[in-house]
Amino acid sequence: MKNIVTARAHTNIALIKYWGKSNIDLNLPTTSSLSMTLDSFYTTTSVEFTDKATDSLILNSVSADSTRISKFLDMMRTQYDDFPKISVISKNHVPTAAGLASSASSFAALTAAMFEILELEKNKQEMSRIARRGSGSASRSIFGNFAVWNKGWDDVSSYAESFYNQDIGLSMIVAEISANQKKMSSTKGMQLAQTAPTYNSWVKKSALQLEEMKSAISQKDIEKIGLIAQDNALGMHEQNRLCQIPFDYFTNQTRRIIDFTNYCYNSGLLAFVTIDAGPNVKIITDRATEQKLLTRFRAEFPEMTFDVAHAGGGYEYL
Ligand code: 2P0
Repeated sequence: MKNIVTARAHTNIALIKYWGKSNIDLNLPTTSSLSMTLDSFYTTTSVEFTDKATDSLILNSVSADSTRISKFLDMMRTQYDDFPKISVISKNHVPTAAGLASSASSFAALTAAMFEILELEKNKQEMSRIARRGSGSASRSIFGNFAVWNKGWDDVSSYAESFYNQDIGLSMIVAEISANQKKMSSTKGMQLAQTAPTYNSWVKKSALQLEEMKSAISQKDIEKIGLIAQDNALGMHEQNRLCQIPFDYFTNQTRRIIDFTNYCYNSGLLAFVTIDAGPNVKIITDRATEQKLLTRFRAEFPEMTFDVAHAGGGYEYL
């Protein structure tokens, strides 16, 4: 039996978003979602059995609050045989300013590491279901390339699966706008969004968009993928503005990037936006257009940093 295990999992960006829960404790979503796992951004996590009285976390070389991972480990202790306390050492290789959700890669890496140290069968459906309990989006980071998280109806039926395990030439340009802590957590933000009078319409539309997105990915049609993803993301943010206590993740910089992306599209380049729970923008394009867009964006926004990511990932052991 191994006493220490290290796993790596990559972050993902949803093309069809998860933005609302039907069960908060179980992280059951109101919509199914679809994402691309990114090759270059990941979390590496080591787990070790310890004699100490509590679970502990060292995050990016600093001792950190372990409440959330301890709750996750306790959930695993009830789902499987009980096990001793765990020391977790985790490092995020994610540009902190880019608004990339490290909770997805973190809980996917922690799940993978725990499955190995506990010698559980590595059934990806089961790993995804468990990762979901840590953070909803982590369910998708168990898989490389494209994954669909089927919303399901209970703890057993809600998990992600690989949808299209191929790099189809989609590029994401990640604009680093703000390193500030987001003022509204996704968990809180999505609960508020669910109070918007238009929320149920967004949920219904999302189900149609998911099917359109699946066929666009199968056809490797980047323009169709971009148009659907952009519409789905802007619709998600509209719910935040229309809910009972309205809020907005967009800043002036966000709007300037969106406008410039639209300008690039109207001048004949493949360029679309998607935006998560923060002001940062990810620009969807293809390999052939990526350098042209980078040159344009860097000239237009010299104060910003732009990174490029492609499809890849999936968990691995180190
Ligand atoms: C997504 N986001 O589908 C959506 C789009 C952000 C915007 O999943 O409460 O950190 O831990 O389940 O997974 C971020 O939410 O939320 C997220 P919890 P999570 O990627």
